[in-house]
Parts: sequence; structure tokens; C-alpha cells
Amino acid sequence: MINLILFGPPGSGKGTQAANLVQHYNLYHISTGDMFRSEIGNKTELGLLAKSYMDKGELVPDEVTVNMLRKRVEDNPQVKGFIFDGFPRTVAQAQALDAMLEDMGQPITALLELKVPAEELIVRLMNRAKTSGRADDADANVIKNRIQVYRENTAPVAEYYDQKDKTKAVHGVGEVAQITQNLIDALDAAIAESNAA
Ligand code: B4P
Repeated sequence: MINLILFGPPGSGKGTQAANLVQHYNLYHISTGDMFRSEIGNKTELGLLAKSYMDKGELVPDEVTVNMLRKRVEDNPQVKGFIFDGFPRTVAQAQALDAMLEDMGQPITALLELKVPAEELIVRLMNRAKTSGRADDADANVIKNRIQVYRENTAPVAEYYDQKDKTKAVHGVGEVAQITQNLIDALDAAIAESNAA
């Protein structure tokens, strides 16, 4: 079983690359951002709560996010593995994920971290705002807050998995297909390492 965390700041290409990796490895894709947007679209109580955080560029509280994620994992026991896209975003979420996977006897295979400079992130998200209708892409101050929240709360997750020798950095600027290949090379190396261990 492959359990991949696709990691990086907002706009680094997690959603874009997850779509390509899902096809290559035949994994089940879980994007917490997409799950929240679906709840918002259906005007559920969870959606209303999530929207109040997302529109400001803040993180949805850990407990809400972890419970939603756990349910999605438990509902799919038959899959070959998961791509976690946009989760975990805090060390508390990482610890909850590890505990969940330990119960299943399935550790994280790797955390692949997309490296993209902040100036490039802002350009990409402002461009996406033209078509996405996403409130959190449309305002430069909200984007800056998302990047700040990433630095303060989310970046420590890469260090957390680095201490377990699971983190691998991947250059995230350039052609989408080339970046996909870089991710495949890094994940294949991580799979070989875990098989040899
Ligand atoms: P997400 O949905 O995860 O939003 P994101 O980080 O903006 O998306 P992503 O990084 O996948 O976008 P991509 O680069 O593919 O989260 C949104 C919000 O939900 C968060 O701010 C938070 O409030 C909440 N949330 C989600 N998960 C949470 C959690 N675990 N805990 C708490 N809160 C949570 O795409 C960006 C753009 O770049 C696209 O237009 C794309 O076409 C373009 N692009 C991609 N690759 C490119 C390349 N190589 N070159 C040029 N452009 C590229």
C-alpha cells in the first residue's frame, strides 16, 4: 500500500499534480480543500463553518478536519493506497494521521514537498481567481495570509516527517508534466527504500 502526502504552499500544484499521480499509481485521492468546497456547495453546516475560515485564508480547526478525513479513509478500506492532498496542515493533524494509519498497519510512504517561491504562488492564485470563483484566491491580502499560515503552522509538518526520514523536496516550477515526472522519481525512490528496510 502506498500512502503519499502531497505537500506544499497554497498554489504549489498539489491539486494539479495529485490528478496525474492518481492515474499513474492508481491511488485514491483525498483533498481536504475539495471536500470542504463540496460541503460549501451543498450548504451543509460543516460547509458554513469551513467557509468562515477559508474565506479569510485561515485553517479549518483540526478536530473538524481530522474527523472528516478519518471518515473518508474508513469508508474506503479496499483501495491500493491514498494521496493526501492538503492534509496534514498542522503537526496535530500529522499525529492524528499517523495514529489512524498505525491502526491500519499502514505507515506513510513519503511526504513529497513541492518547492515554489512565494512570488510565483501569488501569480498562480491570482490567475486561478479569474476562473475558480474562489474567494480565497481573489484577494491578494488573503493569499498573503494563506502563505503566512503555511509558514507558521504547516511548514513544521515537513520537519516532523523529515525526522522520520519521509520528507523529499521536489522542484515545483516549470512544465506540469516535468514536475509530475520529478514526483514519480522521488516516490519510486521512497518505495524502493521502504521495500529495502
Ligand atoms: P486547498 O484546496 O488545499 O487549496 P490550495 O492549497 O490553494 O490548492 P493547491 O495547492 O492544490 O492548488 P494548485 O497548486 O494545484 O485549500 C484551500 C483552503 O481549505 C485552505 O486555505 C484552508 O482554509 C482549507 N483547508 C484545506 N485543507 C485543510 C486542512 N487539512 N486543515 C485545515 N484547513 C484546510 O493550483 C494553483 C494554481 O496553480 C492552478 O491555477 C494551477 O493551474 C496552477 N499551476 C499548478 N501547477 C503549475 C505549474 N507548474 N506552472 C504554472 N501554474 C501551475
